[in-house]
Amino acid sequence: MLVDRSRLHIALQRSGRLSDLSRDLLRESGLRIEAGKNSLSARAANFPADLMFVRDDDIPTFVSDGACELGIVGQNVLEEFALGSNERGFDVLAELGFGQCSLRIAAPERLPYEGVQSLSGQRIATSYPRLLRRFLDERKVDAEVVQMKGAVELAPRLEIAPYICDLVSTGATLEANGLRPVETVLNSQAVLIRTRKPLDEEREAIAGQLLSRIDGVLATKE
Ligand code: PRT
Ligand code: ZN
Repeated sequence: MLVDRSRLHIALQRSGRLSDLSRDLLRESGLRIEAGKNSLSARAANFPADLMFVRDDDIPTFVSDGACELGIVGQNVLEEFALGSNERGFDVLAELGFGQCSLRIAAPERLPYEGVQSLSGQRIATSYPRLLRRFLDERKVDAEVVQMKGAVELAPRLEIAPYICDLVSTGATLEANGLRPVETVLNSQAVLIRTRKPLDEEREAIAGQLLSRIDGVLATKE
């Protein structure tokens, strides 16, 4: 059997800003994880759970499909995914208190900005087209959304778009690129999600046990 369905499967970011903190949380919850940086999966030695190390963008899909019962992912990735799917296939179980950032619209320092209407008729580059489109629609702003997979901060310099909509934590990257934040589209942090697909009794019990351990860890951090 390729996948052991008597164990719980938890999707985590393989390598990136959330990977170490996600593993730390599970370790603090008592899971012994012996996996190197290059592993694609790992078995908890002392708990019936397997960890799947994947791209963060795949986590909402895996959990919604039920391939992994649980996952840890940023709300930014999750909400962008949800806006593109007809049915919500996951529930958010807990906000985890790490990976904080904001999805913000930024304007070039040299351009005057007088509120959202300044974006009217303008181009805005982003990796979050659905969240940005919702923000603009809610404010009845007609702007052109230009989708980029990464390096969004370069768009103004390359004259792809004068405005960008990207994740910001310290703001240093914006500043280094002559940009300043002008609107907040979404505040985000890492969350624990579970599939809406029904679990059998055994795995429901394992999930419940893990969840109460995680709640215990989060309570000590409040
Ligand atoms: O390979 P994979 O697809 O898994 O990773 P990734 O490259 O898509 O994501 P990664 O590791 O960069 O980020 C994972 C998650 O961390 C994001 O989805 C957010 O939920 C969260 N997070 C928190 C951030 C930031 N802070 C952040 N600052 N993600 C990205 N950034 C980038 C931002 O895009 C910009 O380029 O950092 C830059 C800005 O940082 P400051 O500090 O200069 O403002
Ligand atoms: Zn990603």
